[in-house]
Amino acid sequence: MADADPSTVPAVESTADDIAAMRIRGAATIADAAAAALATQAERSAAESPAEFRRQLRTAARTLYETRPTAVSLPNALRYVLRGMTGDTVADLRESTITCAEAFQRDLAQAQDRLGEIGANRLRDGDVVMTHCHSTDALSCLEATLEDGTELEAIVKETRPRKQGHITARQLREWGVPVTLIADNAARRYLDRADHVLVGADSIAADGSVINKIGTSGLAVNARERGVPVVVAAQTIKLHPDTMTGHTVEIEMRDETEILSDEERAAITGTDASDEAGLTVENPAFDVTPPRYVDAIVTERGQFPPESIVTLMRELFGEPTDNPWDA
Ligand code: RUB
Repeated sequence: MADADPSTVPAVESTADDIAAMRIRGAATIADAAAAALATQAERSAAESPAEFRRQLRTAARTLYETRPTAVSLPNALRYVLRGMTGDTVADLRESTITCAEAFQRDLAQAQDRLGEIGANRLRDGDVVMTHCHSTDALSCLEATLEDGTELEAIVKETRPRKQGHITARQLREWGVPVTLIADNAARRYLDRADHVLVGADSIAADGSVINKIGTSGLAVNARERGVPVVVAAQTIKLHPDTMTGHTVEIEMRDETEILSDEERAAITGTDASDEAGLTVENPAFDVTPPRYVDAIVTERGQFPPESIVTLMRELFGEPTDNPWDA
C-alpha cells in the first residue's frame, strides 16, 4: 500500500487495513465498508476548496482500492460513490458524497434481501444444500427459505486455508439448521447427499465465469458430474464491467503462512531458513469456474443462466468504465 496521505482520515486507513488483513472480508461486506469509509472521509475532511475535497476523496478511494484485487464489488462501490460526488462548494460535495454512500449501503442491503427471496424459490422442504466459504448473498437465500418455514439441512465445506466455512456453520446453527461440517477433500463423497450447491461470488465475468473462493471450481466440476445443480448467489455489484472489453480478473495471491507455518516449513526442509529455495508455497485466494459448470446466477434482478449475464452487465454498466481515483 502507498504511504498514507495526511489528508486521509484514520477511519479510511483502518478500514483499508482491515480489508487487507481480512478482518473485513467477503465481497458485499467489503463494498459496504468501503462506501462507509468514503462517507467518513467526506464528513471529516478539512478541505478548504472543492478541488482539494475531490482530490482527498480520490486519494481515499485509491487507498481502499489497493487493498485486495479480486472482488469487483470494491471498485464498483468506490466508483458509485465518487460519481455521486457533485456540487460547486465543499459543503455541497460533502453532502452529496455522504448521501450517495448511504444510498449505496441501503441499496446493497435491499439487493441482498431481494436476491434471497429469488434464490429461496429454488429450495424445497427437506433439501440439503452444500456451501463453500462464507457468502452473505448465499446465506440470504437460505434465510429467506427458512423464514417461509421450509426446513433445510446444510453440508458446509470447511474452506481451507482460512476456514470461512466455520462462519457459515455458526450462522446456520444460529438459524437452527442441522449442519454437517466436512473437510474440503470430502466434498465429492458428500455430493451424493446434496440437492444443491450454493456459493457466492467475488466477481462475475462477461462470459459468465464465476470468480469465487479457491475450491469453488473443483466443487462445481464434481457437482456437474454428480448431477447436483450449482447456484451462484451474487448481487449485480459483483458483475465485473471491465471484462466486457476482455480484461481478466486478477486472482489475489495471499501469504504462504496461511498454508504453512514457519515451524511446519522447518519440519519439511530441516532448516530454519525461511527462504530455503527448494520449497515454494502458492496460495491463490480465488479461482475461476467456467460458465458450463454453473446452472444459475441469482441476482436481485432475477435468475440468469451464466451465458446471458453479459446482457444485464451492459444494461447496468453501459460501456467500459474508468477509475476516477486515477484522475
Ligand atoms: C470470500 C468469498 C465469498 C464472496 C461472496 O472470500 O469468496 O464467497 O466474497 O461473499 P474472502 P458475499 O473471505 O477471501 O473475502 O456473498 O458475502 O459478498
